[in-house]
Amino acid sequence: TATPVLLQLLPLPFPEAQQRLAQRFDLIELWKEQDPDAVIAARQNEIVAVVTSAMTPTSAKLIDKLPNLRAICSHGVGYDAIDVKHAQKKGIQVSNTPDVLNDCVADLALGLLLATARRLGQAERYVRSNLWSTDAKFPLGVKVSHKKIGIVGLGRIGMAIAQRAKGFDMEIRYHNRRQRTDVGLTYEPSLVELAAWADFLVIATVGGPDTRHLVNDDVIKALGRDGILINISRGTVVDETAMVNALVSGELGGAGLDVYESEPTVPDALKTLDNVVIVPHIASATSETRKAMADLVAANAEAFAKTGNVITPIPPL
Ligand code: 8YV
Repeated sequence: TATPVLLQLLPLPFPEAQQRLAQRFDLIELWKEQDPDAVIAARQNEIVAVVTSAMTPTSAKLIDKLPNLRAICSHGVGYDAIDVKHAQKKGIQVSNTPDVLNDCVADLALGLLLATARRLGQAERYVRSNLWSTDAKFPLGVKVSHKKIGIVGLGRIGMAIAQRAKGFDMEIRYHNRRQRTDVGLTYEPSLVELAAWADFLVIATVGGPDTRHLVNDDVIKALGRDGILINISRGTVVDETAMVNALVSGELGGAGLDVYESEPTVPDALKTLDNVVIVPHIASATSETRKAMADLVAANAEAFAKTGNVITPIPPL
């Protein structure tokens, strides 16, 4: 039988994983093409699979150009950049890379919390600019252990964050679309109430239209001048303008951010505030985790080629 044709929108970040794709598929490596649209048009009927990523727009428009597309394999756990509903309506399987990144994303959430509460970014700048030997005093931070943490979105990553928070003897409550019956954690049906209760609010929801600006001005004000907001989810979940205004005015105590509404653009105000820690969407960016993610993309594509089914399909939306 003919070698199946796979349209690859971006390279997998590890040569071994990329090699696995090349062994199984006739690859169209789109980033190498001078005229990507022409290449897709010329081979549109041959393409049965696409490799994409959590941050690579994969629209209904592209999906509809490929009449024989049967599987989309994405690098990353978030799928808000992929029109999954449209694909699933057409019987196209969409796989992501869940679980293999839970630890690193949860680790970064706690890392951002510690860095923001204890002003680690500001401390670095203070020492590097030789202020320590001057009269400029370094300000006090806030304690993290034994504090109250609200987790917004208690999925697999949210649970990993809760596990870490227990290690810091924190009081934990969560807000979800629905209360979970399989966890012994306190559910707060109101996000504003959760924010009012919490010292720290950690966003771990999915991205996309259903959660856009879920953390709005009311939630931000409820978290308040002593509160710290951590976002390792998607920038769209937070009303970024409201957050920046509250940080500047002091109505929000601090923020530790890995994601932003219009990446890689970051509001300039965030770059000058000392009560903010900002990093460039690196929550899963460790060599171990990115290798595991790349391998899982390759495994999904291989399984599809062999059996017709991916391994980690996104459940029907
Ligand atoms: C990266 C992520 O953006 O998994 C996700 O949803 O946002 C991150 O892991 C992803 O790895 C992009 O390839």
